[in-house]
Amino acid sequence: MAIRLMAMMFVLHIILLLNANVPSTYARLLGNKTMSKEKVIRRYLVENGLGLTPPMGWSSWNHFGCDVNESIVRETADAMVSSGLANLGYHYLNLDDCWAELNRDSEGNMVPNTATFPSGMKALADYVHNKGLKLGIYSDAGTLTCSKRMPGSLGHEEQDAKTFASWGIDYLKYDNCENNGISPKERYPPMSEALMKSGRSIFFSMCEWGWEDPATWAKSVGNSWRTTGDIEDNWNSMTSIADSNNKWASYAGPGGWNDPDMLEVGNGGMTTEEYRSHFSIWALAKAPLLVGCDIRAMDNTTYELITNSEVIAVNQDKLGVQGKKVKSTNDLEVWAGPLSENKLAVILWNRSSSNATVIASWSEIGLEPEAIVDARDLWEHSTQLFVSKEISAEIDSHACKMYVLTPTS
Ligand SMILES: *[C@@H]1O[C@H](CO)[C@@H](O)[C@H](O)[C@H]1NC(C)=O
Ligand SMILES: *[C@@H]1O[C@H](CO)[C@@H](O)[C@H](O)[C@H]1NC(C)=O
Ligand SMILES: *[C@@H]1O[C@H](CO)[C@@H](O)[C@H](O)[C@H]1NC(C)=O
Ligand SMILES: *[C@@H]1O[C@H](CO)[C@@H](O)[C@H](O)[C@H]1NC(C)=O
Ligand SMILES: CC(=O)N[C@H]1CO[C@H](CO)[C@@H](O)[C@@H]1O
Repeated sequence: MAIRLMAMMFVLHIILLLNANVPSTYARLLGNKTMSKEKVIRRYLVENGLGLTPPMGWSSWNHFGCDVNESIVRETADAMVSSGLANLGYHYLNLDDCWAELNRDSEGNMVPNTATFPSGMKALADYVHNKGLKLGIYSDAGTLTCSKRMPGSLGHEEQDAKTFASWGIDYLKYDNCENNGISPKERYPPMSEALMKSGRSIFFSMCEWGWEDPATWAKSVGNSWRTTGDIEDNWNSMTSIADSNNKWASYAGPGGWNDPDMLEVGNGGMTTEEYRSHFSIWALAKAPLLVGCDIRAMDNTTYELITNSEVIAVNQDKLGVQGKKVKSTNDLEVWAGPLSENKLAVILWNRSSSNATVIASWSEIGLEPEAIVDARDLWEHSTQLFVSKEISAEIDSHACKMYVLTPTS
């Protein structure tokens, strides 16, 4: 009886803590006069708890572009739950460009497009929240968004952040078009602060396309920052973005993540093995896992790729260290990174045009030469016991193998 009561009180305590978290964290940190504003925001971005691991969910852009509407979002929310994606951690449903009217209302507020979002954003957020999911929205650190069909938030940061909070928005992607030539370093912090003051925990996803090396400064502005231009649904775009993003690996960690853009898996422009590589590298690189296909109609192959819970576990590992490319010879690559509990994630990737044997020796991936490991193949779901010195595999062109290595002693 006493134990049950204590357990209940404990749960209650956690619930209270979670609810009280937002404004009080910010106020408490602001009250500490020994910290610079920059440091306060940096601490807040960790303590708000939103970016302890990379965000997971879905975004409308890669598949729907501007042709998105509230029925699509509701049906996608239903599919997220019925397909089991929600249970695997895909929680954000993110609107991208084109959700608003071109003109603000007489009080200067952004207005949902009356034709495509006739019920409004509050109703949509309620629907999504009732499914146990979260709703993301989109704006731009400029005068208009990239489609030029809706206003940007430059100069309206506080008002728009309050509007988003009042609707129950959980995530903001903030784009970089129509920016009047002003540096991102001046345009992004005002929205960061506006979100913190909004009274609601809102994940801040910065999208300045890697212009001013955001990895070096954005950790005190947002919970994630794009490191590159937009991804396209083809092998060349995906691999070149993976490489550009890789340069900034050492800057990522709990609270702030490099973002090489949303997933294209399931959109049809790459082969199954190319999509498997795409998903594996994004997971290892601790990238946001934002599915970009129409999940209401995804095929079985897509489903198999994006629901691999062992690969997702690498992405969501609590250590939060971005894996990186550790070897590259003639398009045969090894990517690796540490995980919690002394484990190691490794990808052998054949980027060449014919099949090949790819080898990772222990010294190349940071293991002691005498280490003995169990090697879990995350795509075959099989384990090789007592592997020594190196791991290797024959791999088809553009395919990869992904392992978690666990030292046996
Ligand atoms: C204020 O911040 C400093 C630096 O992070 C920390 O050492 C100190 O304990 C904080 N003070 C209070 C009262 O939280
Ligand atoms: C949303 O788009 C779909 C497909 O284009 C269409 O069938 C549906 O009626 C639209 N719903 C709204 C609210 O615009
Ligand atoms: C996809 O998977 C479902 C359920 O496992 C199965 O019934 C269906 O036949 C599969 N479709 C194809 C095209 O393989
Ligand atoms: C690699 O290519 C050779 C020759 O074409 C073939 O015999 C072998 O089965 C291929 N291996 C794989 C893993 O595809
Ligand atoms: C470009 C490249 O490295 N291609 C290699 C792919 O794998 C085959 C088989 O091992 C090699 O012969 C190619 O040189």
